[in-house]
Parts: sequence; C-alpha cells; structure tokens
Amino acid sequence: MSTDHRVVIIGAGFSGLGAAIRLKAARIDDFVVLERADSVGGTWRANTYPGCQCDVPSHLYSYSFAPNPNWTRTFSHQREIWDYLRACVERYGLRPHLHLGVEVHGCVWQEEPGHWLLETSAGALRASVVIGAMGALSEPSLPPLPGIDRFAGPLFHSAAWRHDVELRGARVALIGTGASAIQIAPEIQPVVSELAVYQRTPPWILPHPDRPIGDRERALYRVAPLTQRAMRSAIAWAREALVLGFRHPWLGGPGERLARSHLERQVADPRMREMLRPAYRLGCKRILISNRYYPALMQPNVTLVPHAVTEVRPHSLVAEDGIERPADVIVAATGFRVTDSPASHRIRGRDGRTLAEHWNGSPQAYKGTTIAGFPNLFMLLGPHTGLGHTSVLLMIESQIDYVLGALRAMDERRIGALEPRPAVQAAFVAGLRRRARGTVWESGGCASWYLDAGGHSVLWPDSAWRFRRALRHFDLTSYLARPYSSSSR
Ligand code: N01
Repeated sequence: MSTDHRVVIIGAGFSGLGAAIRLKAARIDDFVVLERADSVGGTWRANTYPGCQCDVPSHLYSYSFAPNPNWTRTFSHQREIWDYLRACVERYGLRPHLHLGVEVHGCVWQEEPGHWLLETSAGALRASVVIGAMGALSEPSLPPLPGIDRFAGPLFHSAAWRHDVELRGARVALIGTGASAIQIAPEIQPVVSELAVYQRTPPWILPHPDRPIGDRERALYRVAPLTQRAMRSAIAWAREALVLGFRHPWLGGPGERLARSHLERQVADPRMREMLRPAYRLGCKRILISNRYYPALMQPNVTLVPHAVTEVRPHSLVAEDGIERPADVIVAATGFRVTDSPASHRIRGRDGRTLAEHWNGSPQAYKGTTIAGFPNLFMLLGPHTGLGHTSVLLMIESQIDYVLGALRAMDERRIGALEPRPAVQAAFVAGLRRRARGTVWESGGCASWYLDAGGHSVLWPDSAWRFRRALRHFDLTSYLARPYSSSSR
C-alpha cells in the first residue's frame, strides 16, 4: 500500500463503501479504504447471531444508486445484506482500494504541513482528507458486572457470536431485551435446555410485517426497475411521517395501543403481561418488531427474569432480586458503545486533543459530519445522524454528497484544509438541542443509548428529508479555510 493518499476512508461498512463508490464516480481515484476486519460489511459482517434481520424494509436498505431487485424478503436477513455489500465491491471495482485486516491505531492532524498522519497495523499513512466511516454501532459494550471475568463457561456478545459454542442442551442466560436479544431468543429457545432472559426494561414490540418476496415480484423489479423505485419512495415517505410521533409523544397513542394488543394477543398469562408492559412512552427506546419473541418467552424452558443482572459468578448469574440462577453459557445482547466509542480516543485534532476529550461524553459535529478543530475530517454517521424511523442509508448518502461538495470546493478554490467555524458548529448544535426538547427520546421516561452524558439526544431530531436539505450544498462560508500549500501532502 502506498503511504500518501488524498483520501483515507476508515471502515468498509455501508458508509465507507458508499463513500468509496461515489469517490470513484467523481473520478477521485487516489483513496484507500482501511478495514480492520478480514471482510467488508461492517455491522452486517459482524452480526451473525441466529435470526439477525434488519428492521428497516429491504427496498429502503440499499444504496439509492444500486437497487437490489433480488431481495427475498421485505425485511432482509443479515446474510443477504452482507452479500449485497460484497457484490457492490465487485460491481463498482473497489477491490484495488480495499485494505482488509488493517486497523487504525491513531489518526493525528499535523498542522504543518497540514495533513492527517495515520498509524495503522500496516504502517504509517498520510492523507489530506480522512473519511471516518467506523459506524455508530460497531463497538460491543459488555456491562461492567462484578465477576464477569470469572464466568467459567463461554460468554460472548451478540455482535461476536461464537458459532463454535454448542448451545444444544445448554442452560443459556441471555442478558438484554433490545433489538438483538428479541431476535436471538426465538432462534435459540428450541435447542437450549433452559433459557433465562434477563430484562432490565421491557421493550415496546409491534407486529412484524415481514413477508417473502416471490419470484414474480422479483422478476418485475428486474424488468421494470421503476416499480421498485416507486416502492422505495412510497416506503420512505410513509416512514417520514412517523417522525411526528417522536417529536410529539402524544401522537404515539395508536402505536402504543397496537403494541399493547399485540402483547395481549400473544401472552395470555396476566402476570407475564405485567412484566412485559413498558412503563415509558413508545419510541423513547428503539421500537422493536417481532411476531416470535413473546411466543418464545411462553415456552416451558424459558424464564423471564424481570431484573437487571448485578453479578456474575463462575457458574451462575445474580439478578437484582438477589436470586442466583445457574448458567452454562452467557449471551450478552447488551448493545454498543455509542457516545464513547474507542475510535473517538484515537483521533487527535489541531490542538493535540482527541475527539473524546473535546466531546467529554457529548459528541457534537456540524451537520453530523465535520468538527471544529479537526480539519479535513468527515464523519459518516457522526453525532446527530441516528434515526428511529427510517433507513440510515438516507443519512449516509446525504453526507457523502456533502463530502463530495467539500472536496470539489477544495479543488476549485485550492483549499488545503477546512473545518467548521466553532461558532457555526455551536449554533447548529444548540438548534438541534432546542428541536430535540420535548421529543420522546428526551421526555419519554426511559434511559437509552440515544442520550449522551448530558442527557441530550444524539439522534437527528427531524425527518431524513430535512437532513438531506440541510446538507444539499456544501456551505463554504460556514468553514475556516486555509490555502493549499505544496507540502500539504
Ligand atoms: O442493544 P440495545 P441491541 N442486566 O442497547 C440490556 C441496532 N440493531 O444490540 O433497556 C440486564 O438496544 C439493556 O437494558 P436497558 C438498533 O439500532 C438493529 O439490542 O438499558 N440487562 C437492553 O435491553 C438497536 O437500537 C437490529 O434497561 C442489561 C440491552 O441490554 C441497536 O442496534 C438488530 C444489562 C441492550 O440493548 C442496539 O441494539 C440489532 C444488565 N446488567 C440491533 N446491561 C435490527 O435491525 C444492559 N442490559 C433488527
């Protein structure tokens, strides 16, 4: 790998590959994509747990420029999405740019001459521009439970599934009841001897509208791609309307009634219903969809423990009720490090401080993408870009357009380095915070990964369409720009 590049992209998931495809299309060829894993795919490579399925409709879960007429279900399983991404690598000729198994240990801005210096497992690299495409949900979080290191059996995270561990006949403890756990439980329940599901907070669960897409429908999308495009638009616009429910929690009433009747239809036992009934507003945490989770909980080999785990012992777990329950295997479906990602400790800006030091638990960026004090760094799916109602692909593509606009402006005006003006960034973040006040994420009565250390929502508090509009043009006047010097790279 050569050591000097115009652009280095860190991460080969949806956002990194999307950026690579669009750079190529813009005839920018001097770039590399660094990926620490041995394959592309990001979240859709890492999450191989049984039952892993996207909860965003398939037609909306692809790049707009690369529709896939061959999805076999209206909500795709992990394997199909991973295959789609790998097919994109070949279709767009990304292989020569990809460097797999290369981990970035550090990324430091060098004010003189004005470039990024990256320390990687394959040596040092220099780049004028870094596109951070590390993903928001890529660093598994294990709860810091006393005794967790002393568990005698296998213990693994949902995003690092141990396929070598035999679950047949085992007593399995599943910690967590988020999007991952509710997909895992129905898959492993039939094979394990006992399954204990540790629930700290019951989730809201809606009926799953998934269905297979038959041969004829797929053939239609192949011969008449406009039909799939129309379907994608219809789904996208219908979903945009849902954002109103997050902004005005009282609008969530019909959704809450639907979820309650789903629970009542699937769970006959009033004691179980009580344990499974959420005590916060719909949407405060991610809304889950499943037709199989509640029925799995009703099986005789399953125990719902409606308490947090407080301690792990070599052959058991202790929950908040003080009861010790034995286990042979522990599956931690305990989510990800969102507001304190390890990557934020490895990127150092103009003043030598890391992103984590700048953010202090409250990640901030201008338009979710650029950060004052971190010249020529573009974060895809950065702070304030998460969504609860539609596909993050819409956000990623808006951001990539914005980055391309910035690169064009740098070329046209011979700019060597640019970063958002601190006051512009501060005003942008203040505006978002005002807009997030009263949303269900901040007022819905729950704790979630949507909130940062200061209790502010890290999500985009609006429609994906408004995000697109905000990022449609690269607004050079919001930036401090410094001219190109021949030693910049
Ligand atoms: O993680 P989570 P996830 N004792 O953070 C619990 C995306 N995703 O991997 O709710 C007991 O949601 C914790 O309890 P509480 C999606 O964006 C999408 O499931 O904090 N429990 C919670 O139940 C999603 O939002 C898909 O009280 C403990 C769970 O662990 C995001 O990824 C599939 C505990 C963590 O839930 C993360 O989802 C999967 C303890 N000591 C993921 N500590 C789809 O597309 C923590 N918990 C379908």
